[in-house]
Amino acid sequence: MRIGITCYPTYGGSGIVATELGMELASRGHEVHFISYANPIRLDPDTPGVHYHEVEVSTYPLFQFPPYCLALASRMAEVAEQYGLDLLHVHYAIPHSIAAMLARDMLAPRRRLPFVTTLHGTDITLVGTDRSYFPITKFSIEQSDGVTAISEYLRARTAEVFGVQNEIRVIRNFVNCDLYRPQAKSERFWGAPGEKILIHISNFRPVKRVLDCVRILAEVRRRVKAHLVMVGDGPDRGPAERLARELGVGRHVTFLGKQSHVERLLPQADVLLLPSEMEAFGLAALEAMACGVPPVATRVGGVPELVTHGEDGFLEAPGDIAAQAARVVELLTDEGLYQRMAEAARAKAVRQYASAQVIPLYEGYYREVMSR
Ligand code: GMT
Repeated sequence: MRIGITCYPTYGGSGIVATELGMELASRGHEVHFISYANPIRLDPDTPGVHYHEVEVSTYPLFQFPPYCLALASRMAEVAEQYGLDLLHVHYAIPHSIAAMLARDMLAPRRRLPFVTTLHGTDITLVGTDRSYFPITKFSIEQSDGVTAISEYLRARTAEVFGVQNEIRVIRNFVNCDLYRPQAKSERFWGAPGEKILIHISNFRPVKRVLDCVRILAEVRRRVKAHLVMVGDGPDRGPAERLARELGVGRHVTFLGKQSHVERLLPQADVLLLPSEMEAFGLAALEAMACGVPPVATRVGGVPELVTHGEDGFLEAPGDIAAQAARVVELLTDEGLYQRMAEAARAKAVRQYASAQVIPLYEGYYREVMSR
């Protein structure tokens, strides 16, 4: 198949899933065309079978807000025609879905170009429900030739909030278990020798509650020598750095900023912290599990579909620092429990979430949509 993929190229779960999907599809013999305003962060442009088409957004003094959606739609139609695309697959509804709809309608007199929209989370739970975007998000879902959601939670939430009638297929996120795998914890660059490593990966937006990671570390350190590694960047990085100093744990926290090879960092950690207020799926938890690193996460959104409390990780209420810290301490002080959970986490990732299981679901869904 010849597939066009559009996503946000920046550091964020939906862009990462879209990029990994494109690379997996290419490795299975499909021709993949990324259409976005920048090269997606984890995309290796040299990957055979993968092409990248930049969307140029011209500015003009009249435009206070350059119309990216229109430039994207034009580029999608152009690429689809030039390379004979069979389908567009857009990740994150706003504004990608509307751009795909315009491209489809522009080409309709000459060729068929169905599009699939994958819903990822904040496009529904935060941005999509904002009054300015609600009607257009609902319309874009209804107009899509196929819609997928990355968890059952997100499917149900979308149906409930938008009242849409079209089927939403649940295709869960996946991880490359050959790349993300347990490794000897020998290359630790952080903390003092013998200290346990907690890791957090996100875009540091308020929904992630990154300050809780610092509070959890401070609490854990009363019982266990531990160091926190913070991966990513965003609005709450500065406040988190300040809080670490205020709580007297400044030198026990390392802020690494944005990293494109988290598969090299994760296996060196002991526990992943995911204290989010909301998470439609929790990709960072899956990536950690594949590396045999148990997550201590919050019982929100789609996370309980991924993490089984007490088996392959722990789930506590968002904001409950004492409970989350106690779970971390439990894991770090009970070697038997740790080994069981680490193995169960890896086994679940391989059994249910490996690329080999999930990519064929997308391929099957594309064929279904194309044959309608
Ligand atoms: O988490 C974010 O803020 C980024 C956001 C995105 O769309 O880029 O992530 C969402 O999609 C990820 C990949 O499917 C999911 O793993 C995240 O749970 C989801 N984030 C939220 O629901 C807050």
